Amino acid sequence: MHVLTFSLAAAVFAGALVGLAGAPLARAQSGDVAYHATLSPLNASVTGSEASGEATFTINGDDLTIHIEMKGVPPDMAHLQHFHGFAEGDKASACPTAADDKNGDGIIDLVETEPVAGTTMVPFNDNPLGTDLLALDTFPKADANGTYTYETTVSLKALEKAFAERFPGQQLDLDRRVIFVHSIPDSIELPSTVQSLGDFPASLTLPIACGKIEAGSAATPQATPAS
Ligand SMILES: [Cu+2]
Repeated sequence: MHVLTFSLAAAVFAGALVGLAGAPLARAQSGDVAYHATLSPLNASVTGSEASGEATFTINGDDLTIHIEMKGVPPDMAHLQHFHGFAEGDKASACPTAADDKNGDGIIDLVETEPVAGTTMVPFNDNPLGTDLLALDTFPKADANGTYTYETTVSLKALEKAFAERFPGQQLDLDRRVIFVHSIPDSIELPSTVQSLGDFPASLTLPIACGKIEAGSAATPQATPAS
């Protein structure tokens, strides 16, 4: 909870600065929220609920703290979550839309996300430096209300090193990546048209939320309360 308290305080502080100065912070300083993403639902017709949430990336020296809060996800189960991006070139990823449902089955599956979002890159699980991209038991588990909070802190240098080894010529470049949250109960029947990775079940990899990572902290509310 210590880190959470700190990052919340940093966000409030950054928000206060923006409010006072009337201008965005020129440059991320130590402890600021360096990047954020707002996650919106995907495939809600399958899950029956709208998965949404917020992610923040806070940098404090060499510490990168990743904080993700989700609601409306299938309850009582773990959820894969990663950032995805293009392993070659400098193309920016985007979250898929209905137009990316190329086979027209009404479901945007993982394979259909690849042309717009790229490939699975870094897991937000108990070891973001590792290569366990699909080991569900290493990922956060939603409670009975379909909510979860994930937070971990890694060495930014170590993450950059691990990333460069797996994606030669690429840098983290978080602001051209997207975050996906995946996984639905295997009790939900999916049409056979829904594709997955290799032999992994489509229920495991089905995207349920996506958010584009953007530089800076989340937008602070513009409206002032009515007096
Ligand atoms: Cu993913």
